[in-house]
Amino acid sequence: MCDQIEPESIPRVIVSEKARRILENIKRVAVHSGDLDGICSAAILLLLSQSIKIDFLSVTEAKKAPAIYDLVVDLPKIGNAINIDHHETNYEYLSKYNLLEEKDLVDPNAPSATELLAKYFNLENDDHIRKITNIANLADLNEFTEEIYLIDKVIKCHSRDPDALMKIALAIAKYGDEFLKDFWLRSQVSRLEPLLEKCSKFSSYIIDETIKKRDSRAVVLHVESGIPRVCINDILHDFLEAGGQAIVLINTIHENDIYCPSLATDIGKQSARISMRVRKANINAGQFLSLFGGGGHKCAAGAKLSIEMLPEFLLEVFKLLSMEFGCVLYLNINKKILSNVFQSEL
Ligand SMILES: [Mn+2]
Repeated sequence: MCDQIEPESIPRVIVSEKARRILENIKRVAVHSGDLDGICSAAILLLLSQSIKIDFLSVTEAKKAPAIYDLVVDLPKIGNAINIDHHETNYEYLSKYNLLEEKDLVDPNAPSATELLAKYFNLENDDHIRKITNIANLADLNEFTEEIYLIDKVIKCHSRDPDALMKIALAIAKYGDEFLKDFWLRSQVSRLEPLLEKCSKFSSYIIDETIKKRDSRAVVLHVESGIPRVCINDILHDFLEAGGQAIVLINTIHENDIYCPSLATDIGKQSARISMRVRKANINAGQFLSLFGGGGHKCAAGAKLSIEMLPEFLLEVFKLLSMEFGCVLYLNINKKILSNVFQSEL
């Protein structure tokens, strides 16, 4: 179970009369489980009310969730809940089917859902709230500070563990951008540190094989095994930082994760998780992946695909990327390949 919340240990936030009236009708909330924007949204909700029940859901879970929520943040609308979100694909979907209501706040131009949540409850001028909003903005704009990088890793590691996510949200609620003052969070960071060193070696290998040796800026990467799940985002991020223009990662990892065991049962044997990142291109990642049941933003998007769809997905993704970038490389990664490359290094 999560730690008991001690009311005096959480900073007080002044809630306007209008916000209080809305809050009275909010008993149960769903927020995005996998990233800082969702967790920062949860932190603000903890500051607003101690009695709201918060569920952490992935996008896939949200799409199948029962209509039991009063408010849904950084996720697609569920049933008749108030929806606060900034995902372009969700906005387009809601507009297309006339599902956007007066009570919703869905703005694809907002840097984060946390910022929209703060606006919704008239908290924009609160200094403590502003610090929390800023964390979410930096994370969603991919402008990671060292601290944000570390807390993002702890979130990714525990994205299937609601008690841990609640601890992280509480640390942000309490300490704002000084969240590493939280003892538990710090202990998790030091536990993950040796793993993060490994992640950077994997990234370097991929960048060497594509950008450096073959001068290609677009890659489709299929990871089958051998890479800890927490490294996945680093690979995407590091590839673009090294001058890459587009990376599509197909994740069919099934093995247990020794560092982050709660992630082990993440995907079924019959599915592949797709992550796509593009930089300043005429490609809309969110729109492209929405053709495969996924979605997200222009530059960053995701989807969950059944294995049978993979051949067709590959045809479409190679067509899309090669029209924009010319040369597109395919790189397959598994345990065997990695052990040949790194020998005893890891
Ligand atoms: Mn977000």
